[in-house]
Amino acid sequence: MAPLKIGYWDVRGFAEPIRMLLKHLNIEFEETRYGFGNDSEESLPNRDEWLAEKFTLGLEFPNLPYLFDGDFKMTESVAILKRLARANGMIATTEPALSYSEMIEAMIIDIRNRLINVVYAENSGTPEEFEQKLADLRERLETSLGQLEAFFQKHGSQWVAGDKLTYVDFLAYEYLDWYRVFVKSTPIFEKFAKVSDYMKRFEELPSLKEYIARDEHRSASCLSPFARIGHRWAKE
Ligand SMILES: N[C@@H](CCC(=O)N[C@@H](CS)C(=O)NCC(=O)O)C(=O)O
Repeated sequence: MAPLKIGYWDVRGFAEPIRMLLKHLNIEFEETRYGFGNDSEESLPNRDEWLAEKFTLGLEFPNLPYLFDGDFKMTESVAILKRLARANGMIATTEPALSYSEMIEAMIIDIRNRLINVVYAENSGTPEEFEQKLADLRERLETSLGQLEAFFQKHGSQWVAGDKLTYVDFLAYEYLDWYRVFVKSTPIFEKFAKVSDYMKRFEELPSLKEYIARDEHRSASCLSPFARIGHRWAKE
């Protein structure tokens, strides 16, 4: 059978939970990583490489990331992750684990989108105004991490669905890590022992330990150059 194929920008972004899940499962996959034009400080990034293909791939809702699974093609990062999770036993199957994990999935996507909305805003203000927006994000992150800490405390669980690792942990790890990587939130994480242990536990998974430590993941840009921070072409 042909290997799965993932298409996305050449950054971590919304594809990284999918890449990590496939690596964890030791499933072979091919990737098309679209570039942003000339890789230099002076030149503006562009989407040409992707736009040349976007409407030719047979995708019903053309977007990135996409998955080709044989003749089957789809987009939507969380839906892709869930398809792969269902096929490989990486989803909670009993209550209340399923409901808890879906609740945390939605909460994590909200946390991610809060960040995305600030760093991709058309007009994110002066450097001082932007710093204030980041400070607000950190404050809201602290509230969310406090709630996650209490959740782990109450349920005494290793993963968000209990003792079973599920696709939601791949979302949670990646999007919380963005805050640590480029929103200078590490001191906030340090306040929450259980959340910090959770992040560490994920990084220590034998299936992923080597990948997460590798430059391919650790030093890769989290976001595209169109974001104000999170990419090596960041304007500040
Ligand atoms: N809800 C979609 C959002 C996808 C999306 O916004 N993709 C961005 C990168 S993260 C993109 O550049 N898409 C290509 C395009 O809009 O042509 C998902 O989760 O997959």
